[in-house]
Amino acid sequence: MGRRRVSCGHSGSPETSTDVETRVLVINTGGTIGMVLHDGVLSPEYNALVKTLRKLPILHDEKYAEQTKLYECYKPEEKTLVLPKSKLDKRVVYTFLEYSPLLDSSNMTPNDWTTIGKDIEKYYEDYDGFVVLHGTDTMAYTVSALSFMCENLGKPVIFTGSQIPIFEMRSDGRDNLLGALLIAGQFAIPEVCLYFHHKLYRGNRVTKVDSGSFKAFASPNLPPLASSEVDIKIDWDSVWRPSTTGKFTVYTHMNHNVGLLRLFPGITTDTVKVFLSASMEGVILETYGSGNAPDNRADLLDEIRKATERGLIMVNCTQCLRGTVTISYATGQALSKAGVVAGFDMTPEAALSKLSYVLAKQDLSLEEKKRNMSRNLRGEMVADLEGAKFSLSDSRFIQIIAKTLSIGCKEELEAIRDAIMPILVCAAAKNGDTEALEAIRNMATDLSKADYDGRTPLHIAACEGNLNVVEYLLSKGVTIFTKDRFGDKPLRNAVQLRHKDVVELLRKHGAHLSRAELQDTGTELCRLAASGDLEGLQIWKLAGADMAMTGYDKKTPVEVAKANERKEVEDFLNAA
Ligand code: ASN
Repeated sequence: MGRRRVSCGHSGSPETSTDVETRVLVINTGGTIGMVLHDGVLSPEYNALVKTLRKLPILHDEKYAEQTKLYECYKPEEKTLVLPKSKLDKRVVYTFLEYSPLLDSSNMTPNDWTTIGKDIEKYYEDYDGFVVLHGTDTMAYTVSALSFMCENLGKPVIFTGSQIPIFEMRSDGRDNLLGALLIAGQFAIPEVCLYFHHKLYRGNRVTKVDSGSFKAFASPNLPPLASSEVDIKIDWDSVWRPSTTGKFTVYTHMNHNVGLLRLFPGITTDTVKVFLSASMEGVILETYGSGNAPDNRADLLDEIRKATERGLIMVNCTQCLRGTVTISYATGQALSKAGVVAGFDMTPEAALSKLSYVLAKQDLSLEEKKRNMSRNLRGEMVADLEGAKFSLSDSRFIQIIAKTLSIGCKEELEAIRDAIMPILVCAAAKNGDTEALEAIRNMATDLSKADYDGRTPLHIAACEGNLNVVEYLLSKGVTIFTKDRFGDKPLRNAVQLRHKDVVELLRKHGAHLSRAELQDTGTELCRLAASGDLEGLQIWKLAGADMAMTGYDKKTPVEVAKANERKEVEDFLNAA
């Protein structure tokens, strides 16, 4: 997105603005942030939030909206607002999608997760990012579930809410909403996240830890992905990069026969037996310390063994807030011998929703499902078997530079790396040198890093038509939706420079042009049709353009081809 003609067609008029716009969809599901007091108790109220936000200058720039005729482009009923210009010179235009009824999150069920997922899927191509307003009580469950349900996610989905309604004098809601919007609209973080009290967390790592503090959430086993201080600082090295990419889809068939069983001293066999009933298909066993359960309770272990032999999947997660499940104690080994699989450092919320997701995958065998539970799918765990991450100071290249410049502290090393690497990575991408890219990746460098103009190695490879580099970068999970300073994504570059194979590959991996970009193509298609440029038309078709789109004079490309006697083009367009 970001291609709205901000003067709404009146080019050259004084209202024209050159600001780069990005678009965010805000899905309001309910929660305290939009609640109003009714008879002394808080409950959500439909439409109240947007009305209030319009009057808050930090969350809506009415002057800009009027000057650029925002309401003509986005009808009022669409509930569209615009933030003041950000420090990065961007305008985040955001549109509300409000659910009815709005819910206190304690009333939410997996069906509500599906509704959110389906809406993200429906509007995926229209927006640069998504913000989900949600009550804090069960937000950790929903955000975890969505992290698994969203397959091949390439854009930010950021959950937030508040502890005090946004309408009140002292509210954390305004800051939380603003931070979430700025991140969703400006940074291509391809993850389902949670933003709260100045921190951005990976969604499947959080848990609610405080009902009375603005710092309601913690991510005990993973530091925040970003923090909002004087500037918004993103820790790009921590951003999750999947090793596979494909078209974005939302998997909604969650298995509901799952549960959490918390061990406690003296738990009876009957309790365990009833819990592990025949209808149960998956259970997260919340154990002590590093994954321990009594190994002197044959009765208990027997019930567990019988259940796992029947095909019930049991996953071992610790009751501790921080730390991981290991097999260093005999008491932990007893569970693994009874068929319980290790959940390492997953939160119970992540483990439960992952189990629900994995169990629903019909095409996986029981063994594969178990293996998936102990495997890192979305950055939700650090599995024991994963190798230690290559440290920055291990890199000989950086060491030599550091030595030459006589520096040694971590921050300085990082600063050098961040200054040099984007240039090296882009040069390697230009030269088609995947070996160099692999070596650079081993220096703990994020291959999605952009140069001064916001151009990533994928932009460069797409421009150069270096198919093998594009393939390599996609296999390393680089983000395909980063926009450079001119608002262009790699797919648009590949279209402009006519690299058909690159366009095809990017499309296969889920890249798309925004609906606004595609709507603008009519005149270009007619121009290509008039000049008989078959290749140009074929590339636009591959990129997703509608071949029947009319030009500025309301003629279709096929009519133009006919009028210009371009028979080959006419045949192609008729068949398209
Ligand atoms: N009960 C509220 C909810 O979860 C709590 C909140 O949002 N702070 O919807």
